[in-house]
Amino acid sequence: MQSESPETGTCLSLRNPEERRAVAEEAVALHYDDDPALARRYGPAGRAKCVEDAAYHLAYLDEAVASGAPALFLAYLDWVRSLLAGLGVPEADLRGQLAVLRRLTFPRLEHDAAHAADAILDAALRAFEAPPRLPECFIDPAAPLGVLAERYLAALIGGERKRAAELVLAAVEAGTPVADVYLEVIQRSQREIGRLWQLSRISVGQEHFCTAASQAIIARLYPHIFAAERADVVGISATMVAHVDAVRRLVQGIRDDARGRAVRILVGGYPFNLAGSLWQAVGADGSAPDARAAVLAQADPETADLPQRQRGDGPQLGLVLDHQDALKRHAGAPHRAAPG
Ligand code: B12
Repeated sequence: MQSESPETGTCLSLRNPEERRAVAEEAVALHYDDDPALARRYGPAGRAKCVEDAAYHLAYLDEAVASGAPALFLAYLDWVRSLLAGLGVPEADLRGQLAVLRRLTFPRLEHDAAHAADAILDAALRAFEAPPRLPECFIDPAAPLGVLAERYLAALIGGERKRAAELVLAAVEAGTPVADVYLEVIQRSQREIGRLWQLSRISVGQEHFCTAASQAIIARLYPHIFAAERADVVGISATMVAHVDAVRRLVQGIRDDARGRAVRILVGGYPFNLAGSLWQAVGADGSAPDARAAVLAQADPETADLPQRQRGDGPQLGLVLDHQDALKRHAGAPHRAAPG
């Protein structure tokens, strides 16, 4: 049963983007009143970005509370600290904004959510005492296919799309398994591109160019990939914490459809690796630490290395949905106005 907030008599729901937005506006107004230097530092356009950021913090906070996984918010905090540092935003401003959000949300959320959110924000504010944890480089020339990954990434960042395609296609034609090229070269390069953007080392334009090139190159690998006619297993991958609720609704949508009832659903990707039991919270049948392990779990449930996760025993992994396209189409995932 939901209890009401003692102060207002009604409960704030962070699940609702409009309510998040209203709290974000209020938080920025309060923060600017407390510290008049903010208006001079950021100007009107900067103020609008502060509101967007605050709404974004609330979306991640909501997901961490709803999933009972504070790690989701604390990992986000590391990310947002490094991103804003690269953009020249003083850390004290982010810290101040989170403190105001804590002040505003605690009295208005339903009792359990209020305490959960407060504990998460308390841990977040204390985390500022240490530097943020930064992601390490995803490319290791000593790893299998590491040199190819290094060359592929250099070609993309240098704007040489044709060269990048040739490198990958030559490797596949020479017998390198597509799965290895996908995981060790393309996936790693995409993650490294994200890291370089996060640390302000490449521009949004470069990131978009590299991603479009990788998508086109993946499409050229399709003829090499076996396509199953019927799915016994649906694999759903999320790249961002803000997409976990979309995954939850997608799982529910599949379950609600008579054709989807017998299908086994595996979920994975970054948020599921941050919080080990999150797959249960979204109603899936299991999870795997990466795409290869998910396929192995289906092919050979006895030998697949899936510690602490449920092993699958269906015969065929049929479909993988990823990042924003499929999830957004299905469930309207949040989108931030600033490109990235
Ligand atoms: C390309 C990209 C985009 C593109 C997406 C295009 C598209 N068609 O999807 C665009 C430019 C639109 C975009 C937008 C944004 N992005 Co973006 N994006 C990326 C980037 C650089 C690469 C994504 C990718 O291709 N990864 C490669 C794939 C192969 O790997 P993967 O995503 O991990 O997915 C695989 C695994 O999850 C695997 N898998 C693992 N385990 C399991 C288990 C099972 C069972 C299964 C089935 C699969 C599976 O399956 C997947 C497929 O192989 C990432 C960086 C990164 N680390 O991924 C940032 C990244 C995800 N983006 C980020 C951000 C912030 C954004 C924006 C908010 C930016 C903004 N200000 O607008 C928006 C949000 C958009 C939205 N609607 O939500 C951040 C997220 C940070 C965070 N803390 O969550 C990242 C991490 C970049 C960074 N380092 O800062 N993005």
